[in-house]
Amino acid sequence: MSESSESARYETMPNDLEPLWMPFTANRQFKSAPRMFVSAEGMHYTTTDNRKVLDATSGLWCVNCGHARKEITEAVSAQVGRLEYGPGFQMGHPAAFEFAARLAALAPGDLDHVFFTNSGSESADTALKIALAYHNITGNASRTRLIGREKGYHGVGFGGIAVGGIANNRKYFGSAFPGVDHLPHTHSLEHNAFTKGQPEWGGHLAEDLERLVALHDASTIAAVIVEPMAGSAGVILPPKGYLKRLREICDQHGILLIFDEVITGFGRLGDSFAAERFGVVPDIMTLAKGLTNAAIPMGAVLVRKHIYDAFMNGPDNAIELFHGYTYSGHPVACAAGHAALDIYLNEGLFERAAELESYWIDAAFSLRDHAHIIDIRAMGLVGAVELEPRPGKPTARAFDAFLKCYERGVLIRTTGDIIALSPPLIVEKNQIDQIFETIGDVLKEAA
Ligand code: PXG
Repeated sequence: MSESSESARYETMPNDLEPLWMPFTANRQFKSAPRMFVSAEGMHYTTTDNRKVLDATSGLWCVNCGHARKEITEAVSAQVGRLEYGPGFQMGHPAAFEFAARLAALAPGDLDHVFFTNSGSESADTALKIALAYHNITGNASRTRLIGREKGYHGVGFGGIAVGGIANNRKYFGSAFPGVDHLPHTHSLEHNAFTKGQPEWGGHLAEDLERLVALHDASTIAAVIVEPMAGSAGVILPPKGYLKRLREICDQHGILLIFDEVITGFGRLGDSFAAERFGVVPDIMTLAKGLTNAAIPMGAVLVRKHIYDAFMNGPDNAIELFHGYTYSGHPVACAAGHAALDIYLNEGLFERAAELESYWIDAAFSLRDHAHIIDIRAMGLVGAVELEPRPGKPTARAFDAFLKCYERGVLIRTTGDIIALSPPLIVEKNQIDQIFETIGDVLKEAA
C-alpha cells in the first residue's frame, strides 16, 4: 500500500461513513458530526484533526495500563510472527497454559481453572452455561434458574441480556431465555447520595435472594450473577455487607455465585479484583477488557476447583464440556495478556490505583456544589457524577457535557444522565485535576 492510501485508510476522516453500522451509537447523529481517533499513547488519544484528548474512560473501561504500551505491542507482534493462530480444540500452545496459570495464581481463593473466551459477553454466557452444566452433572438437573439483578450488565448475548437488568438491552429481543429472575438493584439517591466509597444503606437488599428462594425453591436455582460494582448502569457501588450476605445465602442453598468482573478486574477498584477488595470469593468469575489491556480482544472465566473437578469424570476420552470458541486462548491475545499482566505487576498498578483513591475521590467531590449534580460516587479509580435530567429531555444534559468535554480535550463516558469515569491506572494527579475541572467548567455553562 502506498503511503497516501495507508494514511487514508487509518489516519484521515473517511469519505463514506454510511456502510458501518456502529454499535451502541446514535448512527445518524454521529455521522452528521463524527468524532474519530487515529492514534493513542499513554493517557491520550489523538483525533483526525490532530487534537490530543485525555482519556478519562480507559477507552471503554478496558485500557487500564494506558495506551499503546510498547511492551504489549512488541509481545503481540512477536507472537503474530511466531504462531499467529493455533487450534484450541484437541490441540494447544504454551502461551495459553502459561497465561491460565498466571491468572489462577492472581485470582483469590481456589478460583484456579480458566476457560478463555473473546469478550465479556462470551464470558458471561460461558459462566452461565458452566453453572447450568455443573448442576446437571452433579445430579441437580432441576437447578436451571438463573438470577441476575436489575440494572445489571452482562454483555449482549442472549444469556447475558436475560440475566441483565437494563431495559433497552432487553426489550426488543423477546424472552428466548426462560427461567430467569432478578434481585433488586441497590441504587438509592434517597439514602446514599454523595457517599464516598461504599454506601452504608442497602446491605439488606441481599435478603431479597431469600425471597426468590422461597418463591422458586433452591432446588430450581443454578446461580446468581452480579457485578460486584455495577459499571454500565453508572457506577453503583455495593452497599456495605451486601456481597458477603449474597455469598452466605448462596452457600446456604447450594447456589453458585458468579461475579462479573469484566470492568472491576485488573485494578479498577484498587485491587487485582473486586473479590479481593470486598473480601468475597465467588464460585465463578468473568473477565475481559483489562485482561489484555484491550490490545487484542479476550475474555476469561475462572472457576473454583470443585467446579472444574466435577467435570473431570467419566472416560478419559470424553469431552467434558461441549463449549468453546475458535479463538478461545488465541495465541496473540495470550501474548497481549502476558504483557499486560507484566505491566500491572511490574509497575504496581493495582496498588497505584489504591494509593490514588483518596485523591481521586476528593477531586470528584470538588464538584459537589455545582448546579444540576444530584450525586457523586467514587472508589478506586472509578467514579460517577449523576446529573439532574433536563425536564422532558432525559440524557441530553449528560450528552452535551460529553460533547463539550471532548471539544475541550477530555474523553468522558455517559450513560443516561450519569457521567462515568474510569481513567487508565497510570493517570497522574494533574490529569485527575484536569478531568474534574473540565467537567466542572462544562457544567457551569450547561443549562
Ligand atoms: N460484563 C460487564 C460487567 C461489562 O461491563 C460486558 C460484560 C460485556 O463485555 P463485551 O466485551 O462483550 O462488551 C461488559 C461490557 C459502558 C460500557 O460504557 C460497558 C461495557 C462495554 C461498553 C461500554 O457502560 N461493558
